Amino acid sequence: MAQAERKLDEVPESTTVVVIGAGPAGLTVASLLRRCGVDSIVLERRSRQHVAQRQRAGIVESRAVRMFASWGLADLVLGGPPHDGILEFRVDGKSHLVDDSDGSEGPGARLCPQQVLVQKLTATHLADGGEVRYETADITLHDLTGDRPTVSYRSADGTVHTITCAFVAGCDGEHGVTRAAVPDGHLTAHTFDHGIGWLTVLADAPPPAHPLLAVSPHGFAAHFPRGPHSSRYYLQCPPDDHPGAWPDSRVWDALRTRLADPALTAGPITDRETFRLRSLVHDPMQYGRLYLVGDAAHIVSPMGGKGMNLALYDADLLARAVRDHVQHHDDTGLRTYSERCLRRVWSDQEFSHWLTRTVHDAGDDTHCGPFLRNLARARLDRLFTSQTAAQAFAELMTGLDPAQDHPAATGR
Ligand code: RFL
Repeated sequence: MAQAERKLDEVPESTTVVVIGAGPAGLTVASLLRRCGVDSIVLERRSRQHVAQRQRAGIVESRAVRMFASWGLADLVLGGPPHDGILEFRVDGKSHLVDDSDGSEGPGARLCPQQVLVQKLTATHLADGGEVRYETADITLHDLTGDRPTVSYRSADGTVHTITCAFVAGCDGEHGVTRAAVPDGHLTAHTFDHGIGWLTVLADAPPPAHPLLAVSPHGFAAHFPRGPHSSRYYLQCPPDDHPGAWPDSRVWDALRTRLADPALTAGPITDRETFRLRSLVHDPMQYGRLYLVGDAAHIVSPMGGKGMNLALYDADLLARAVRDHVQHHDDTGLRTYSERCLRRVWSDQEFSHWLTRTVHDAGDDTHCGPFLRNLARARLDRLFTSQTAAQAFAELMTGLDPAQDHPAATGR
């Protein structure tokens, strides 16, 4: 009985940053802080095994590769081969190769699946002496606008813990608790729904030679590498479609038709889900001493591969801002965190929106009508024929932003 009572006691602790969520955003914040000697505790709702197996993104863009390199972490946390910088658009079966590297010096993008990044970030952080607590429940945030916020949670054995900290990093994704802890009226949510659905399928099937986007009157489809023997596929579908409507045979038939590749090799499908293409931005990305990072602050439709990369961008800015506060008593980074993140967020939202509209409108004219279809086809034609248009596209794909990534602009 005495033992049980002790277990329910509150266990008070303190740290500099409580990081909530051990996805790409949370693990990156914690790893970067660890690198510069700032302590943190990461609280994650799920088990380590569950988090390490969640498969989503597949490319770490050039900017993020260079970010990890600047912290001495690139070789430790990035797996997978370099991306060769070529993206294939297949329009009505005709192939157009577009160079999506921006020609600047330094390492380029990596074909590093999200789960590999998460596994390596976790291992590196723990080896560096960092702390991640899994299977935490009932996280509650207190005094976010005071000098010393507290975070309480219950561990798997029923003990209630209370951690006092200087900052809370809300890295708990779209449906987490941190953004929900902000009182009404402090954040504005900007939302957009494309009215388009995607079926996404993971399969043990050969990856394409280059990431491939296919446009045709049959509807949009895409094929991306996810490892030496695995692929992720996307198929445009009605916005409220259900994965059960897509048995294996229908998936492979649709892919062969839309990719204009009757010989496409099938393989066992390991995951299949449907979702709507939509976007969401919360502004500002801060409330008191709570800083929102990654999907907790913004969702970008997967077209263009920006969601995870934005999370890494936010994480880098927050880690630098906290470091400057702790070590140099400089609050500039904390003060400008939201504004600087949102500038990048809106730039990537715009790119993702442009690419989403272009590849969907150009194909299925029952979706948007012939006028918008011809506009989208003209945009693709410009991309394939104008060096200037291709250069702008490559700059957006790599994620490098001359105004923000120049050392003088970042103060690195
Ligand atoms: P995550 O990855 O959702 O991690 C949040 C973590 O927080 C935990 N959590 C909690 N922990 C404690 N207490 C609570 N109450 C909690 N609630 C949640 C969760 O268990 C989880 O571990 O957010 P993060 O770190 O911000 O990372 C964002 C990325 O995961 C996301 O943007 C990308 O996956 C988006 N995305 C893609 N991004 C790309 O850059 N390129 C891509 O090719 C790409 N493909 C995709 C995608 C997302 C997809 N989905 C989700 C529709 C493909 C798909 C299918």
